Amino acid sequence: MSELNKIALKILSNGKGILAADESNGTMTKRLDKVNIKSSPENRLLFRETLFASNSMKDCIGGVILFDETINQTSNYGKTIPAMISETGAVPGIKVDTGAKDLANSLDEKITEGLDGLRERLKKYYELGARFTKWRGVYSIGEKYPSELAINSNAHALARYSALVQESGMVPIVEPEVLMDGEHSAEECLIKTSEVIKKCFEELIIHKIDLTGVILKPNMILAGTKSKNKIHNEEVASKTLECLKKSVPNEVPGIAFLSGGQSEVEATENLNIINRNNDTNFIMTYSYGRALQQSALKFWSKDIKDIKGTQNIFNHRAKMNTLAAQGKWSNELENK
Ligand code: 5MM
Repeated sequence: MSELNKIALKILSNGKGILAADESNGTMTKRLDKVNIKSSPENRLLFRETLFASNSMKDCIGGVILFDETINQTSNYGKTIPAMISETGAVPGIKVDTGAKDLANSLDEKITEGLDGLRERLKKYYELGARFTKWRGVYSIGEKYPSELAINSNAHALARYSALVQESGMVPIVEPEVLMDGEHSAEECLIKTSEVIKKCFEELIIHKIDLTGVILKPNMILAGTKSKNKIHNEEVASKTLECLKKSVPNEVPGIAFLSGGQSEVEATENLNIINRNNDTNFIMTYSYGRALQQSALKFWSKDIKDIKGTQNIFNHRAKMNTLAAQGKWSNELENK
């Protein structure tokens, strides 16, 4: 077993999942504005460290993805943030892309940037305690989209990123997110997502990536938010499994889904059905941002001093998702 494979399994095994707390300051400001909290470095730290100090970290969370600001912060508990996370048994991770920019010659689409100087930045993050990383490519579905240009260029960037990350002794999360926005059907989502993921692995293989030391972070297969033909949870699970079975090489140890705008319970329920029907070798778990944090953030914003209350809400979500990652979640447990 390679060192990278060991890290990946430590993050994903036993129903554990990933807390995606890597909102850039722009995104975090939008989230905080919505609940009328000032987006200052202190407040961003306060909310995040409240989650990192929760009881569920030990049993449910295998890894936390951080943003550059957070990995450099010292918590009010007196420890650096990576040290605080490591003490719970979870692995600290870091988002290393620098964001999605307009793609030249297809300006309605995006290319994720961040390769310049990446080797040097990775060295610094490793020293700070990170052992895995994240890079997100983002694709929209439209009549002509995602274009071949967007699919190929993002796959190429994800592969170059992965090579540098593995060289520095860390596990890359490869996140090609096909967005839910739009009128497209679930069938279109299945076709496009499969195409995108297949191309990513073609490039990873060209770039000699050790696939046993990679975590894939894909979207589930859903109809677009504006589609009139929504599909049932069972079909979300079967289509998602169909997509992954035909697009992901067997050597990959695990898949950690993004929630992508699904409600908290929807994201949990879909993950649960996927795991009940999981006939693959892949571990299937969660790497949720909004679907782990939304209710906790809402509660916290009403009284930022109510640490216990906020943690109770986060603990419940983390527990529900860890049950779902083992196919053991139920509505009854959800509402207990
Ligand atoms: C946590 O949110 C991340 C957003 O990053 P930016 O601020 O750079 O846009 C995002 O990449 C996230 O990790 C994934 O999309 C998963 O989050 P959701 O909310 O979709 O589960």
